Amino acid sequence: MAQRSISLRLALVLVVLVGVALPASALAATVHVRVEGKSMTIFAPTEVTVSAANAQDALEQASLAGEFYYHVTQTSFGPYVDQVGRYGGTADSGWVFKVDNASPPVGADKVVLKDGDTVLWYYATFGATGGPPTLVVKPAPKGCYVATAYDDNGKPAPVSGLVFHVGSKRTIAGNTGTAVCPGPHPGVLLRATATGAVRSNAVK
Ligand code: B12
Repeated sequence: MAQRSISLRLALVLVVLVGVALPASALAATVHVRVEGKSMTIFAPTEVTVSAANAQDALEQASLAGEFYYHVTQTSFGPYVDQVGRYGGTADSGWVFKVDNASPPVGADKVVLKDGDTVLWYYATFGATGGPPTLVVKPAPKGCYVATAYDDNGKPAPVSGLVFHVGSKRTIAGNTGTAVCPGPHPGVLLRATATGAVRSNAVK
């Protein structure tokens, strides 16, 4: 009888342990990640797919896949990413992140991801008007492309000096929201830059 009750207790402990261990992996979502540095892309211009539970984990998974350095420090607000790649922050600049083009108002470890989310980590300098807009390029019908700039709230923002780069040799001036049609460009990626904005993802 005593042996049976011990086995029962052991089984209960096992159930509890499995219950505690499961959620972390069960919560992981399939997301896209890109890391934009101060002057160049650090990881995945085309936004690779990783499995991550939250925005902090997305950076960890990207770092594992891309073998780049990053560092987290503990602050009064919680874990804070104070360096990615070569550079840390200054008084008015540092590492920030967006999920689906909007900047969450909490730490990266608190932002639970869902399948299909896009996580962007980027180096940003903040001024009187806030942080820089981030650019996104998407394919449009008939071999064309459209660029959109987003503010911290994930709303389309105006930018100046928008340029589409077709590979490293060809550029086309453009405007956000207006399609450009570069013609065939086999094997060459296209992306966009604009004055004071974070460079876009790259698309085929
Ligand atoms: C300056 C600042 C920044 C700068 C930091 C530059 C630097 N090198 O110091 C930059 C622009 C990089 C920044 C980034 C972010 N910030 Co900020 N930031 C501030 C601000 C205005 C002042 C912080 C400060 O100087 N404190 C004084 C020093 C003496 O204390 P400290 O504890 O040592 O300060 C450190 C932390 O504050 C840390 N830090 C800054 N922001 C954040 C955010 C989080 C979540 C964490 C954990 C730490 C952290 O950087 C400081 C230097 O090491 C506060 C608002 C405020 N009034 O506090 C917001 C504030 C702390 N930030 C906030 C947020 C949300 C972020 C981001 C998560 C935004 C994002 N979506 O990317 C990121 C952090 C991402 C990451 N890297 O992990 C929120 C935090 C809300 C919360 N309760 O979690 C605050 C309160 C602003 C707000 N009202 O929304 N931030």
